[in-house]
Amino acid sequence: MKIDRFAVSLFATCGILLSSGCGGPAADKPAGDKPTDTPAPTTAGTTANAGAKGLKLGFAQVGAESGWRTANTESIKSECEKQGVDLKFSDAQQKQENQIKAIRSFIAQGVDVIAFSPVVETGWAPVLQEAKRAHIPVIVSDRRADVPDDLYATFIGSDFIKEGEMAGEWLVKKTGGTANIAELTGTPGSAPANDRAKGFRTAIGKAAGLKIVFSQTGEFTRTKGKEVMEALLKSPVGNTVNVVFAHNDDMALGAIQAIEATGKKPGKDIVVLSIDGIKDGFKAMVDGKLNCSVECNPLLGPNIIDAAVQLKAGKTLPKRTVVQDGIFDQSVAAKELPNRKY
Ligand code: GZL
Repeated sequence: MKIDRFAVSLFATCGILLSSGCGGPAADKPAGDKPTDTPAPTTAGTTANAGAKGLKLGFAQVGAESGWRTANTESIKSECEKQGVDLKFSDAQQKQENQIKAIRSFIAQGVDVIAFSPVVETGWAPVLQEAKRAHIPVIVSDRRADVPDDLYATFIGSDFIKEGEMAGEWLVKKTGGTANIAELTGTPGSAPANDRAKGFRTAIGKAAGLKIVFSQTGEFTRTKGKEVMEALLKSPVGNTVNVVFAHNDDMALGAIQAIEATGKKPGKDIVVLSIDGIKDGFKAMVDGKLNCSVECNPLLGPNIIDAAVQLKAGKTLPKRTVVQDGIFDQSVAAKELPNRKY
């Protein structure tokens, strides 16, 4: 059964889609929170920009916590190399203070544009005020920052609420609306953790029999996801769990290891679903251990460079550009795996 791919379709008032090679018909309006966005031409995968060569871009990355993050970093670095962008890159090891230090360093270096993926939603206004005073435009990439619109030029990323809803809607169908769910949440305070939880709860709320009996952070890492699941399976609640919903594939893959160690069969005795759509997730679906993964496209490099070139040229961009996401389960995983780019 080929499951529909959802496309986060955005009407004129809601922003634009970025091509992720998902295709698929436009779906309903996303659960995004910026109804005032205006569209701009989709530029995903554009050929090299004339203005990119020599552009000084400072990028403050979250860290290297997951397969998704690795692919995101690779997309940014390879696109900068391809287009001759002078990239200053920092890995914050998932610490906000390191990202703030990196942004201050980019300001001191006088880069043309700053881009960053906020590890958490709050605490960014002071440093973004400094970038504004230095007349350096800021691109918020991947995760949302909770700041006033005048402190950043544009947001480029996915609709995490929609991703959570897609996962929940799939689970309602898979279980017929009855299950005890263990949730492995992402980094506390991060937009993907906040929004995926919110969207998932909205979707499963339609089925009274779907209960979240356990929720704890696995910090988006495989190691922590395994640790949390090992402890859960030793507890009385653990014996009642028949679904694991992980906010990313890496935590799901850690949980799968923990489930197997007890002799239970992940994907059969316990349904496992997650978000990201990384290759290892697809391989786990082909092996029957992961049941479903909602895609979250990390290949934002071309779009970040395109936005940086336009900002350096003084152009105004839409406040929010949303990446198209798909959803895949075991019925399509083997066919789709060769097409995966990350
Ligand atoms: C989502 C991204 C999340 C991924 C995780 O856009 O911020 O962070 O889902 C990653 O794998 O660690």
